[in-house]
Amino acid sequence: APQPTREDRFSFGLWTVGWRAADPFGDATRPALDPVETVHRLADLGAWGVTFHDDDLVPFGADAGTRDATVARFRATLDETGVVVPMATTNLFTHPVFKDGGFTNNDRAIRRYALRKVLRNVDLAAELGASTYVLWGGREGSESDAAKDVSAALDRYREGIDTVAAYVKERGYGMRLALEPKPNEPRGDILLPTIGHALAFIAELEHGDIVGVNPEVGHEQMAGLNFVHGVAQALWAGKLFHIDLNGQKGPRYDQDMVFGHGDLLSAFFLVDLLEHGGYDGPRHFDYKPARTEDAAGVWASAAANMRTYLLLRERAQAFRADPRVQEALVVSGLDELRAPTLGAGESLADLLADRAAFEDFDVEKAAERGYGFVALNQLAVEHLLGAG
Ligand code: 3MF
Ligand code: MG
Ligand code: MG
Ligand code: MG
Repeated sequence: APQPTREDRFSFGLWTVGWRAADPFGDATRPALDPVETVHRLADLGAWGVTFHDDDLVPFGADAGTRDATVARFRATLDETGVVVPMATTNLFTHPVFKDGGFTNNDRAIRRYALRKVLRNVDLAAELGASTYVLWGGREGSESDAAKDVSAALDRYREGIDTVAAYVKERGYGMRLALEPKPNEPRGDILLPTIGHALAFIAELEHGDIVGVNPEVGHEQMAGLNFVHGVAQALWAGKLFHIDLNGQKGPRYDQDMVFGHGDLLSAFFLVDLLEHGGYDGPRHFDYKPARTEDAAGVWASAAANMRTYLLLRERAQAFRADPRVQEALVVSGLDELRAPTLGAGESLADLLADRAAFEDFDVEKAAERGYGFVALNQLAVEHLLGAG
């Protein structure tokens, strides 16, 4: 079985393996993890990177001395293990002050506080070498439509993101921002609910050149959407800056299961897309070890994410290399779709004058075509099952 290596660029959030498993109905089932231990364990498992919210590393409200000492100890562990920090982010959702959001809170003073909290951690992220800064607006939203002027909130959201982006440019950090869409939970409805909403929002920014997306498998699936299609569109737009891999069983509460433990066939096509579609960023896992797991189960579940990814990568490679698949792709017209619909140098007038395209086109004959998509999909299923 494949073993993860640094070259695979697997990364984990401190909050993932460190989740103490408190849920709305039950207490925590596991003790807190020391970030230093987490980095050692992840390094031993073959992970390449670790990511964090400001408050995952330095507890909210810690004094300056504690903050400096905590960061120094963490940095020493990174140096010792060779684990890198590819991404960092801000917690604008746990403290009660953020109950109506950060950048889009109706309270202006809280919006200013949220901005300062982000900028402070952007400095730390730059210091630790992060190239991506993720912004998940978990509390940017509402439970009722009376509570939020969405248009004004989007103005404030744009102002907030543009301010962070301008700061990054001014300081010369060379960092890019990645917005993480999610439809709901913890808010009843969250602003920028899907990849598509986020891409449309980015187009309205002043500093949109350094802003992209960090889509999460489970978030799009909670909205009933096809994650592979969403990621493909983000790639097409040149905006897939980062990704959160995990598992989810359709539209229900946010499950954050191990990658592949939700929709496995979708996970197969996702890995195929990431490996062959031009994405070269981190393979970041944003999952939660199930509440039932003890310490051993936590590390086994972390390893499972990477193992599943590598197994799917092997299967996707075998699928692409199979001559039967290559033949099926041609039958299905996948190569034909890559050809422009208008010919090279063909003008609109040429198209309008082309009788073969319309007046003489045999619609009934063309409608007879079978596409062989089921056979092609079955080949994918068989490779996924190891029967290729
Ligand atoms: C919530 C999430 C978040 C984000 C994180 C990174 C707590 O569903 O996915 O994890 O990924 O805030 O920005
Ligand atoms: Mg999530
Ligand atoms: Mg999730
Ligand atoms: Mg996430």
